[in-house]
Amino acid sequence: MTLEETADRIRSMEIRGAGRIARAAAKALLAHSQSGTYQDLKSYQERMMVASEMLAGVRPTAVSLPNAVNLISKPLSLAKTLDEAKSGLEERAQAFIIHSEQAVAKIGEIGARHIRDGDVVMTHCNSEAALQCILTAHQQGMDIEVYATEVRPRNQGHITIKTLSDAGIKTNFIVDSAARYFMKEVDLCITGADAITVNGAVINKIGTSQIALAAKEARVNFLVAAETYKFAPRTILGERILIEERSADEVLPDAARATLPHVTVRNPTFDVTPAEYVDLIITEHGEIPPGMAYIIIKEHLQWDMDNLCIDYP
Ligand code: RUB
Repeated sequence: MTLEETADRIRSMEIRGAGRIARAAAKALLAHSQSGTYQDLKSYQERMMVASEMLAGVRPTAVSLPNAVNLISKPLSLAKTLDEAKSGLEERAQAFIIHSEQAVAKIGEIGARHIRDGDVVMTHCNSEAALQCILTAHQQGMDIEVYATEVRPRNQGHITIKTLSDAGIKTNFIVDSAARYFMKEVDLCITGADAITVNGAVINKIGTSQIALAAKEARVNFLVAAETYKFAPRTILGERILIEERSADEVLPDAARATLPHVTVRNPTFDVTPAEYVDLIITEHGEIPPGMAYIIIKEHLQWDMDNLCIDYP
């Protein structure tokens, strides 16, 4: 798959979910690097810089995407020779892909420790990190029941219930607006994240904050499963996470809108759940209260203040 094809598939949401987007970008950069012929360091740097910048901006909210791209493309600015830059970038791309897959598995193990036999768990959207916690607990023999939301307008809930059903997990499929209605039957909520700010706010699929609010009201724990590369380093500088607003047609077809001249459809894709609604964030390095997000950015992402990018230890 070419770089442009990957970008198109991310844009059209054929590839979606913050972790999968980041891995797809890593694979695209690796293939792009391997597919070219280069005269010198400069020509390699230029080609890969254009590719990195293009990929990093394809979807604006999932910080996993620029984090992955920055991490992988770091040798472009540091290397002294073409070989150093090319091998450095390709090694980093491969390392990121492996790290990402291992991180999801590790989060599953850690998250499963927070699920008890007989628990009823609510999840929202389709997060491989959140689902991994539920699947791991189920594989460990726990009897779990899930409430999974529909996730209008793109129906990611359909992917979630397929995964849960295939695993043999008893699942209730509910419309998004029924989350509070059913919260009294729920023991634990687990969602994923597209971005986590330095103050522990979680940006995830639209509707997540309503579920967190209902969970708090019902005194149900609200957990977020997120790899360290979902934490947003630049929020240290006060930078805000841009919330993607997608096409109106996803919510109301063009033909219907044409008959409603006074109606404007708003379609934000994500929302912000403040840290005080989040009990715990499960990362591949362990679980942290949201107030410790800074530690993840500083220690595990090794955020480099000068270069405004991240690096792994
Ligand atoms: C996906 C979404 C997911 C996070 C985390 O939104 O909000 O909860 O990306 O997913 P979209 P994961 O479908 O619009 O990309 O844990 O798989 O990274």
